[in-house]
Amino acid sequence: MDLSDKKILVMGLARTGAACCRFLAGQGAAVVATDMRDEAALADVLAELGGSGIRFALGHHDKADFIEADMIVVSPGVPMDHPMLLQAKDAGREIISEIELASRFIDAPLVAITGTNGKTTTTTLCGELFRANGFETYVGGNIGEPLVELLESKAEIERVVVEISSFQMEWTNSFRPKVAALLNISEDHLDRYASYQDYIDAKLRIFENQTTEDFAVLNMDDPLVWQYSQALKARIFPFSRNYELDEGVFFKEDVIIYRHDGVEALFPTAGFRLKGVHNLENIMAALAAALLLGCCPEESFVCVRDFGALHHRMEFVREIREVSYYEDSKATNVGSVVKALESFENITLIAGGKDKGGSYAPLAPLVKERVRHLILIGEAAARMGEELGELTDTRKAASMEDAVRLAAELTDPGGTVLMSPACSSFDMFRDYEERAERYIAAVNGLTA
Ligand code: UMA
Ligand code: ADP
Repeated sequence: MDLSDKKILVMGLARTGAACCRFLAGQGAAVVATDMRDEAALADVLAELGGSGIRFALGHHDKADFIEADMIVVSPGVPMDHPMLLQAKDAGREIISEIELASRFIDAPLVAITGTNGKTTTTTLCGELFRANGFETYVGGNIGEPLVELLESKAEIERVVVEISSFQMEWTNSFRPKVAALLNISEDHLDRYASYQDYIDAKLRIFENQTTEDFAVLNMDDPLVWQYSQALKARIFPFSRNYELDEGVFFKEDVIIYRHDGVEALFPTAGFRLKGVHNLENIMAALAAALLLGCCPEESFVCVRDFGALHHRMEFVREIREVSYYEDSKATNVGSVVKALESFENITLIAGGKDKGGSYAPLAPLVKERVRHLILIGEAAARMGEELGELTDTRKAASMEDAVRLAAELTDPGGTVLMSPACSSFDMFRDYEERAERYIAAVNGLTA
């Protein structure tokens, strides 16, 4: 694909847009970059991109830039129904996502991992597996490193593992992973999509260009995932905690078993550092992708065994007065909180934040059974209170610090205080990491 002298508009100038600008300018394209934020807000990016010949249209989007471009590269944070994009589409402009752009230049076998939950854990582990097996590997995508940054790498990349969000699949047309994994589907991002089905359809686009030479690694135990498997063109490679399989990965009597084309490999899980049934699913998916693309069982076993949980995912913080405090700030939807509640008993749950528009009803049975006290924070507190408040002792707190103080007062010895919000953080915090830090600081501030 020759980009020299092509007029390319980059829409959005955060991490993805800046990386696209660098790559496209390096390819000799005539790049225009546009963002709703103004020069002052984008000072860092402008300093980085200064002198690269890029024209900037900041603080607004200009229709002429969209109509005159040969191609528009859109950042994941820009909604698909943005009026400028709709007009450009009507005018016949080519619109692509950064993932689509990058993948057109990537030759190495690519593993793409999506799902409502577990993407980052699975992507990270899968990358570690390839590295442990001696492959020069790039890990990127929604995890934080735009895929296009791979193209700046000096190393000869042999394997690519990319975490894929639904947003990144919105403008793709030829993206074709050798292995695409779908971990699970539950409601998320309903503040961005008109319907749950639209969100699901965006996720399923990961399989769209695969052929019978590619693999679709699918969670057979997730009814929604399995329902869609019938329509896929790729070779289905299931994983399951419940069913023994002739082809695929499954869990039986504390052993993960991989079977493919008559070959079998066993992975006894006894000493694994990653805990929880959801992580078992993540491990099976990562192993499937790695072994299908040339990793050997021996190296892979050691790598999986020693792989620990990532920060902010059901992390133990501290025990004080016989109460354990856990932090699960990355649980930004109902599906992930279900897994957290399944992992503990006698819980004081701190939840709430920016409402994403989905239903909290799937939490009801677990709240009733396991949550002794529910402490709600943030914008979603009112709606969560309406849907769950009658099921247990429910209170509201004005800040994370108040929530932790209240939790400490209410929780009896032997109980667990769990911050697992089911919401994004942007109403009260910069991001989920800041939310986690504030919780940890408040917990560490409690006196015995
Ligand atoms: N903008 C406009 N016009 C608009 C809307 C937005 O100009 O109408 C601008 C914004 O001002 C902003 C830019 O467009 O400057 C959008 O940037 P972005 O939100 O895409 O941010 P990036 O830094 O490029 O981060 C993106 C992903 N962000 C989102 O999907 C919202 C990051 O995922 C990802 O790590 C990164 O690309 C690299 O691939 C974050 C995320 O929250 C972590 N993802 C969601 C999730 O995990 O739930 C999907
Ligand atoms: P993602 O990148 O999809 O957000 P993470 O690995 O960052 O996934 O985990 C996010 C949240 O989901 C954490 O609270 C974690 O405990 C939980 N989680 C991880 N894997 C799974 C899974 N397979 N199913 C449900 N929840 C999961």
